[in-house]
Amino acid sequence: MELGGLKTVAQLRVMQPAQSGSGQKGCESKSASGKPSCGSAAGQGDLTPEIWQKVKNHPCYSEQAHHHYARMHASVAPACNIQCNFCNRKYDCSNESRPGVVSERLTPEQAARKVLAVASAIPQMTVLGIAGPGDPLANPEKTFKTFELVAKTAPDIKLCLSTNGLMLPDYVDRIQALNVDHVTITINMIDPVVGAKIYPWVFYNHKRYTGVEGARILSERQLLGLEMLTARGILCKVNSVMIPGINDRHLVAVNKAVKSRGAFLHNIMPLISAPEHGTVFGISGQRGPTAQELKDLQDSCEGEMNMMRHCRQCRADAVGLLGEDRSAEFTADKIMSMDVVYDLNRRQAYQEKVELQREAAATAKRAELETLAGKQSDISILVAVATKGGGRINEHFGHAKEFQVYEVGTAGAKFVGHRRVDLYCQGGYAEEDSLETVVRAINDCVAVFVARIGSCPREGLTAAGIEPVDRFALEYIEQSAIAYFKEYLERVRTGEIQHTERGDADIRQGALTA
Ligand code: CLF
Ligand code: SF4
Repeated sequence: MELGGLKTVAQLRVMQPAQSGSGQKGCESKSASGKPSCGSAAGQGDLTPEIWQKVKNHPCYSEQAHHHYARMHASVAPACNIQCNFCNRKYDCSNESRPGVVSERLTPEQAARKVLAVASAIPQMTVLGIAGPGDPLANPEKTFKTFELVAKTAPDIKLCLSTNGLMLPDYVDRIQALNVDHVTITINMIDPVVGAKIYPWVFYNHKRYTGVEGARILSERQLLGLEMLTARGILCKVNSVMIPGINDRHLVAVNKAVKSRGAFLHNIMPLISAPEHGTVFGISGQRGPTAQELKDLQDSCEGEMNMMRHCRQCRADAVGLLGEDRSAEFTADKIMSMDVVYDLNRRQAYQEKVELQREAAATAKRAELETLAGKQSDISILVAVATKGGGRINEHFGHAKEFQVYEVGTAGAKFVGHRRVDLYCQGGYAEEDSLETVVRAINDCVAVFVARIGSCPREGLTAAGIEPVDRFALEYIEQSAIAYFKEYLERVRTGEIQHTERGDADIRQGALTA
């Protein structure tokens, strides 16, 4: 078969499961006991079983899942139908991708092959998202063709779409027919006057609309599309870019508006803006929010609708766990020469093991939390964690490209964000300058949990008032955070330390850019 004009060198073998009936989309994963994983303590909470099945192994829709499951993006959608002031068309869509990183454009056939290649190499890859580099619904044929091909050849992969929403009402039926269960709409405003400061124009019905008029059309279409999707039972996430001084206060009203229309999750992301991106905001010097500003806004919106705080603003051809980037292993050239073996049984067996690990982490967390029962305190602290995934403290300080941040109090430990940093250890040598950027990135944390750390960064962190902690190496994150918090409270009680509010922290811009 010829794919996109390239000769296939590889064998393409698609292995279906041994038992009939298990090739349907969605989760058939069961625990080792043979019981369905639904109802497990690994994060279902008060979700209905139907929704839990949709989110339990989607790394963006479930914070728990993002430690264990991976997603991939297929960059099949180059064109866009609006202009955002935080986007430079030379680069990827800032809604779902960091600017400054150019993606490889794929044909639907190449994308479908890439999905099989990734699914065979990364059995915990559960979701295919189409998120750019332009807008997927400004490229409907390429987008839907890709979904069609993948649904046929890799039926266990969840299909996910991210759009600016302008064309959404026109494609809701097609989205539903293709079993696209997860749709993200980027909604940065519901007031066109605010919108005019973000969107210089939109192109709709063969005409370009500018200013308030264009923003009004966009907003009406976004909210209509959201209502139509949720009425059909399609899970919707809303992404919003927080732009201080432009829409930061307004996003509370956006949150209410999307919640009332049935959105499942709201993801408020920091503006990524730097002059070198060549965007309107980058050139005008529009700043992004600080870590504290972002957290305060997310906290104020947290209510009946969950807030997503683990978004990595990933690129349109991202592959891997959120926060890691394996796209270079799966370029168009490389996938054509790979021996692709899509084995659904193997994938399911692997995912069953992942579910067991998840259960074990949840059980450990519950047990630790029980030891806090009866303790009352207004104190809560932030701790930073170096992790490679799996819910464990398993990364060396010097190798961490990001730190996950947890808030811990007597109610337990909660993931509240992540901070990108420059690598401290580069090519075997310590990069002393980067310690300063790490300190600024986690300056609001009282401690940093690591698998290992050298004496120099240990001293530097301690001098900055951040305690380096390696005694929980390889342990579960949340269990360890609660154990540490218990000790912290005790040290405060005995007067060994004094609890004070830490300062703010920087959100690093594009620090993962290769
Ligand atoms: Fe991709 Fe988006 Fe689907 Fe996730 S990303 S299309 S919902 S599979 Fe996830 Fe990446 Fe954040 Fe997007 S971390 S940018 S929210
Ligand atoms: Fe850029 Fe995405 Fe906005 Fe289109 S919707 S202008 S691709 S950020």
